[in-house]
Formats: sequence, structure tokens, C-alpha cells
Amino acid sequence: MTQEKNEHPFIEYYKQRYSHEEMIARSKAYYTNMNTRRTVREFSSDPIPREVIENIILSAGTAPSGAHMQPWTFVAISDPIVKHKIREAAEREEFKSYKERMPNEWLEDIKPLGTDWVKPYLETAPWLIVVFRHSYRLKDGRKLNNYYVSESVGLACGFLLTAIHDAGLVALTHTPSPMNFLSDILKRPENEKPFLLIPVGCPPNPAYVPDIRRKTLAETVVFI
Ligand code: IYR
Repeated sequence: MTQEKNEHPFIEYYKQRYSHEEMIARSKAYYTNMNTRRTVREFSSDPIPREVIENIILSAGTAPSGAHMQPWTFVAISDPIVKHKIREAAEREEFKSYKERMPNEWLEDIKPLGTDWVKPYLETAPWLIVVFRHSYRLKDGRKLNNYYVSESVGLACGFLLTAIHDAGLVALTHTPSPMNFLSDILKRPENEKPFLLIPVGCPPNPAYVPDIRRKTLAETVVFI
């Protein structure tokens, strides 16, 4: 790439190095903390400051993305009227999904999670974050490509979830299907498609979660 075309000239980057012992201790501590993350479906309505939501979204935006296009928008909703509209529309779709659209195998697979079409958390959670993926870019009315959009936005959502956990909050990665009602309610442009709907807040204490187990290392990894 010629220098004049390069919008990102290279700059120095320094990364702190740790000893092997420090690496082991840090990676273990990180895992121990991450292993306390749980998806919850119950939220207390306690308010959470907007600044917290801004910070977790800034963390999400540190994710890598194809050609650094950052093909995402995070819509953060605390307005009760908008939350109510989202709940109504999501429940309408979920009702149809549970009653007609989801095949029996799928219903059996999610039975242990105890979910149904009723989604009160869409109103009780103090914040809903709706993540939109930019399937393409618009520049002077022209459609331009984005790259690896699902991978990029998926990574940003992963970063978002870890930031939520680190802030002492909980989240639910919710995917009402189909989700196009979110584009209408939130008035997003045509190039943005809904990706995940994430209620964020404090859980009640205790919250109830299914007694799941995570795969062991041996079940997860192949070293060669
Ligand atoms: N989207 C529905 C159904 C559902 C699907 C999966 I895959 C889950 O892990 C949980 C639920 C719902 O949110 O209820």
C-alpha cells in the first residue's frame, strides 16, 4: 500500500511483558473470574448509570473487525416506552416461534433452560442494548463492502459481555426471531441489521439459573 493511500500509518505499540509465572497467575485469575459469569433471565429494575453503559460499549468497540470497518451500532435503551414496544413486538414473534416455528428438536434442546415466549425482562432490565451489524457501508449514496461482519460483531458482543460481567452486571444474549421489528422501532438505516438484543442490569439476589456444567479442557481443546 502506498503511503498516501494508507489511512492508518504505523505507529509504535508496546505491550507489557510478564514472566511465565505471572502469565499463569493472571490467566488463571481471569478464568476464575470469567467462570463466575452466568446468563440470567431475571433482572432487578435498579437503575444503572448511563456512564457504565457508555464504558462497556467503549470496551465492546475495542474488538478487532474485518479491515477495521467496525461494522456495528449499539443502541442503548432506558426509555420505558421504547422498552414496552420492544417487549410487545418480541413476545408477538416469540409466541409464533414457540407455538409454530421452532421444530420439536429445538424445543426439546432448550427445555432445560425453562424459557417460553413471555419476556418480562425486556421491561424490567434498566437497559436494553440492541446490537446492529452493518451488512454494508454507505458512502455518498454508494454501497461499499464490509468484511467478516458476523465474526466482527460477534467479537464485539463477546467483549461487551465480558465488560458487563466485569462491571458487576449481568446480561442475557437474547435473539427473538425474526428481529426486524427492532429496525422499525429503533429507526435504523437500511444497511444495519439487528444482531443481538441484550438486556443488562443487576440480578435479584438470588437469581435462579440452570445448573449447567461447562465443557472440560479435554472436551474443548486439541493440542497438537
Ligand atoms: N429465542 C427464544 C428461544 C431460545 C433459543 C435458544 I438456541 C436458547 O438458548 C434460548 C431460547 C427465546 O429467547 O426464548
